[in-house]
Amino acid sequence: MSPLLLSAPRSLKASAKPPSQLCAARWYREGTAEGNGANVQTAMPHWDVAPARSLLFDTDVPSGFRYRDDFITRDDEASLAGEIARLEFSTFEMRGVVARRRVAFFGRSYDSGRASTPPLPPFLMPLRETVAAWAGVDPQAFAMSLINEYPPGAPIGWHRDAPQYEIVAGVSLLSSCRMTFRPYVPPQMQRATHGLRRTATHEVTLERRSAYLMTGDSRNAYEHHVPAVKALRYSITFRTLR
Ligand SMILES: O=C(O)CCC(=O)C(=O)O
Repeated sequence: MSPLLLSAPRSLKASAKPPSQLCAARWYREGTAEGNGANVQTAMPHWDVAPARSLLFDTDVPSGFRYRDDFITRDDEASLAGEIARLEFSTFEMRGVVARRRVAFFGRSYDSGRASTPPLPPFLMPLRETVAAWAGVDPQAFAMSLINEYPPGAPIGWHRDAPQYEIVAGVSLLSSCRMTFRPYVPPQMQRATHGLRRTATHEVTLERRSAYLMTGDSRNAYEHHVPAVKALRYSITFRTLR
């Protein structure tokens, strides 16, 4: 048993379950509307010791990851979802497998080999401006937008973002999801470790109407993954070019 569990307060009732990893992510969120986890320790109102959360996951997110709840209003969400419902989505192949999520690209494609894509539609411009202001970049620097449509049960597999892009920003619509991270291991190293199974080291809940920025280590030194969603979710992502 973890020494952390052993040091749990005696007043802990048997029926009171230790917080799950998801709760840990929620503490992170509540403790700091934005940040890279530095405030996590101050965001634990219910327990005076670090509880079971550290058994599998770190409570913080990889450095360079920023998250903000309620990034857009309910009205914004409804109007964006209305516009998105009118878009034409395509299927997407990831490592030769057709994904369950569908995609709509603007400005640039995801993999450079693809045909040209339509420009960003006007309805995305105000959101791009807000995201750019948060990221501290010129709105036009977000040259690419990808809208992902996740029907119930659809995940996005482990991946590190495409190399031609730098900052990745995402806004979640209609439902929440989990996002997990694990260190990136280059393919040649994976062969050397004989495909040793790698597990997630960090996890965060992305609430509907929230936004995240993936920069630095979180974007370059980690892969991320969204496990199967429970209800229809759209993510509007923006990317700057390297
Ligand atoms: O849905 C999300 O927020 C994740 C999107 C993502 O990882 C991607 O577009 O590559």
